[in-house]
Amino acid sequence: MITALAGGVGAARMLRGLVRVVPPAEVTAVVNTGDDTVLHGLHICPDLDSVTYTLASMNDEERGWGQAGETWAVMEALERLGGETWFRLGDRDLATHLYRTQRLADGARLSEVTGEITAALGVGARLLPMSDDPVRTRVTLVDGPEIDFQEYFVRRQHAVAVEAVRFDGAARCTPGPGVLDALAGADVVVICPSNPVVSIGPVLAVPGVADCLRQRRDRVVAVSPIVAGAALRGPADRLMAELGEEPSVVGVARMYAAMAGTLVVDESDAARAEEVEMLGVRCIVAPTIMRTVDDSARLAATVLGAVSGLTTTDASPR
Ligand code: FO1
Repeated sequence: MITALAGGVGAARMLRGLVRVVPPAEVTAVVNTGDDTVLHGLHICPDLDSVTYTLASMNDEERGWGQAGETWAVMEALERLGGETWFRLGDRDLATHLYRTQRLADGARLSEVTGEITAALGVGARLLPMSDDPVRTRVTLVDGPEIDFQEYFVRRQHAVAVEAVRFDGAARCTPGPGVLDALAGADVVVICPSNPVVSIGPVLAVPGVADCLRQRRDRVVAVSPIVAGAALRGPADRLMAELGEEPSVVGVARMYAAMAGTLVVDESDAARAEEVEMLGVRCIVAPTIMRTVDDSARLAATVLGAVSGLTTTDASPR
């Protein structure tokens, strides 16, 4: 059994590789819900949806979020009415939010609804929201107010300096059903190459998660989302620097050192492997950029191979 801690796009690409090298039913992803938001009365779970759409081969590769072949008639009609359209909800994507919102209003838990959506879309892996309770990532801008994560990420295009980040509700939330068992029982725990501050940070803030990883540190393999000092997409590098951490594989190793025994870094960071190891973290150097599904499968095989005694089935194109 493999359990992954997951944010959005980077995690989705890692997971599509993992389900190529082990049977999908043996893969569980514990997914960040700190990015979740309510807009137009709809409950939106961006990271759960990015992972779901990618594993269902429905994702828009280029945009990185939402569905392929999307149309925008609802957003255009809403714009004409003067409604809020800064957070773009595609026509097909809206069906997911409508379904989720209605089921939650019926009294279903987010974990149940996620199971229903993933089953309907043919996702073989198990996706677990980190918690069924609301946890909201809040961002304090330098000399500015504290704002909701999507206000920072989408409305302000993460082009503003950040002073602090907190995960509102995390300390008192209950881990989602199955989350701690999935971590405790996994042969390997993978920390996906997601933003360590705002994607993995909220998952680690769920009571019991970080403790569980600390206890199983030798089975935990992280993949650096920072390559040659920069994030492949999004604000991970800037957020790390703004919050006092070096935006590099060494900074990532420092953030995860207590929980991950191994860090996989990109070939372009080979020169820094020794510094990573000096933090007590085993460093594996490999190609980590996942442009194609084959890239994802190769990286997945490397990650799983990092923990001895585990064999994978197939990393070849299917
Ligand atoms: N990201 C954007 O940059 N602009 C958008 O308008 C946008 C809409 C959106 C709608 C649904 C959804 O599930 C995700 C969406 N995202 C959008 C992505 C999302 O804001 C971020 O990628 C994640 O929260 C960070 O992991």
